[in-house]
Amino acid sequence: SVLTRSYGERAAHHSNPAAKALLETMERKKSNLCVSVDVSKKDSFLSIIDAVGPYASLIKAFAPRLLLTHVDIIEDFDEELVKQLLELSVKHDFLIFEDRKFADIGNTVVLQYSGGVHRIASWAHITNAHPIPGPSIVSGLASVGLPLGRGLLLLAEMSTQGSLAHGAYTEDAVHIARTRRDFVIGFIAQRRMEGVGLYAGEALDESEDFMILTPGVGLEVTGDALGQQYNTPRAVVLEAGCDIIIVGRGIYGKNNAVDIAATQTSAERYRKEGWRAYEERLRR
Ligand code: 6AU
Repeated sequence: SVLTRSYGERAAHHSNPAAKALLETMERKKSNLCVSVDVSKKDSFLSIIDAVGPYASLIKAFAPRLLLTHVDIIEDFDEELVKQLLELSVKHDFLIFEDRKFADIGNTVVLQYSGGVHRIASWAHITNAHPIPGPSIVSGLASVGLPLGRGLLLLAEMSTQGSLAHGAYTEDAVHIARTRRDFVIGFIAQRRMEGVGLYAGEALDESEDFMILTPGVGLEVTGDALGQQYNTPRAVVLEAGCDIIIVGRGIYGKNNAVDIAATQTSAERYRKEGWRAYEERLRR
């Protein structure tokens, strides 16, 4: 089963370049941590990334709520930010995941992904989408991303209280992904989802190795005031069988005043916890 294969072995079987590079980086850096950097100032954004770079294999660039409103949230967004972000990604050996959560018709997402102020496809190795419009959203994004070697994650489940993404919706998300395995490299979900037909019943093809990236991870608190729910890295990786933990506020705290030393300490703590759970899983 995919659960007992190392990230490195799995990298060797992936044909999508973003998935391959991500799994290789995870193995090399001994990190299944994705740090989510939801801050609104370029300086804080870049200094958090520089601080956590040595610990994370994936940096989630600014959150969708920031991107949807465009430049007025990362107040000083510019080409220079993208340039520096890419330099940091080389310096620290991580990939960039733009959590854009596309959710529109194919024609619109093509324009949103390739153009606008942010030109996401030109710099983000990985992005994500809600499957709500059906398979056409994947085809639209693939027409832009595949030629650039990009990968897509589908949101099959969400971490929030009362989420509508469950049952048949989640099953359909998995079905859509299976029809576009060249571009869909995995899911945002809370568990491995074997029970919804991902691997159930049918022989697992080597190339059918979807990564499960899981937000809602925290060691200190169980939720926030707006419906977010947290699980521990151990519960997520070992018990639920997910591959990558996505951690935001648990690492950099709650505001733009960045405490670099504290941020590094917590990044290392989450990296260690996530990796330990993964090693334990491999031995099962
Ligand atoms: O650790 P937090 O709660 O500070 O941040 C969690 C991050 C946020 C959310 O936008 C994102 O994870 N997220 C997602 C993603 C990544 O797609 C899906 C979801 O269901 N829940 C969630 O929190 O940047």
